[in-house]
Amino acid sequence: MRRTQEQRLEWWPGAVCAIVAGVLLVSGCSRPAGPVVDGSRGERRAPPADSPRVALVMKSLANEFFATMAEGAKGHQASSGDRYELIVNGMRNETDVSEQVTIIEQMVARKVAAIVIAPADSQAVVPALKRAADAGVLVVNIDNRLDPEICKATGLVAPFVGPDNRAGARKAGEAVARLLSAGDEVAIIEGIPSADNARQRALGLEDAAAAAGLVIVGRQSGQWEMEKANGITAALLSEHPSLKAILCANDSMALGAAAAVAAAGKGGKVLVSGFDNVPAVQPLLTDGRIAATVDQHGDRLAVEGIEAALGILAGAAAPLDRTTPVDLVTRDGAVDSR
Ligand code: ALL
Repeated sequence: MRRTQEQRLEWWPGAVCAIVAGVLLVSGCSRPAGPVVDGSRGERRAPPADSPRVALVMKSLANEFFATMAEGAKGHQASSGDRYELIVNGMRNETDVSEQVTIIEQMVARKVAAIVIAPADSQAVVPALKRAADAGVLVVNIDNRLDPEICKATGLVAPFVGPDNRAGARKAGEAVARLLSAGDEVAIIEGIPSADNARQRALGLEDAAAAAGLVIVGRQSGQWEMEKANGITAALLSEHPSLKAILCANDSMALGAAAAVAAAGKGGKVLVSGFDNVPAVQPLLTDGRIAATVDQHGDRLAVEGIEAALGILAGAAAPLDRTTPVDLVTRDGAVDSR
């Protein structure tokens, strides 16, 4: 059994696949011959032979952001009648790029018409995606932009549907800065540096700090992960006793940072911000343990990518890159959107 988490919105008697963390682990299941049921709604129907297969390829399903994205895609497919067949894939952790490459290869082998991908790494997956494109698979890039130079060099053409990460992170940084004073010390916990959105968010946080005259005294990668950010924050708090805020590039890391702040007895004295607006941060936003986050609407992001793919498959001209919304969320609710 391969180590790939995948949910396929099909079910047939006698071919039961195990449920893992709310998703089905069904690697190796082949296309059913009999009647199928939409797993999310329970409506029985047979798929038309010509409905295209679309593979959503995400990153870590341990991250609620991607669980939300998967739900959005499932809901869209369920309400789209027989327009397309959906295969949802995710990884086990944030850093195993080779697992995402394996998923891409599996999807090509299963003859999907399109791959809608949130790349774990902006460079490393490009060759696998080019091989997919060469095999006739349409590639649509969502969430984290593929490196344009490497795409150009390899000849991969993939429209990007996703947010302006720099602008989004700047909003969170500015919300924190409004609660601080010029000269205050802050630190940045970044995502995986080989991901374009990690780099863009770090730039956005720096923009906000510079504009408010905040002093960045620490900057490290938490690899998008809660535990790493927790350890980094604990060390930062002891190295920099006057630290006033930890600006994180996603909510997983903000949750880890907030826990470290509380453990150090600095709740209320050191502010924390994140990015994603996942369900787990809601109570922390309410009680102030997290001062701000950014909603990039993961559920809609997947749907926009799938719609772009379906449009191209139906013969529409390849759409241009499309920027999706990012909304600031604070204790007082969304205070800035576009
Ligand atoms: C990014 C997303 C999220 C997420 C991160 C972790 O691509 O945009 O903010 O938390 O992946 O993999």
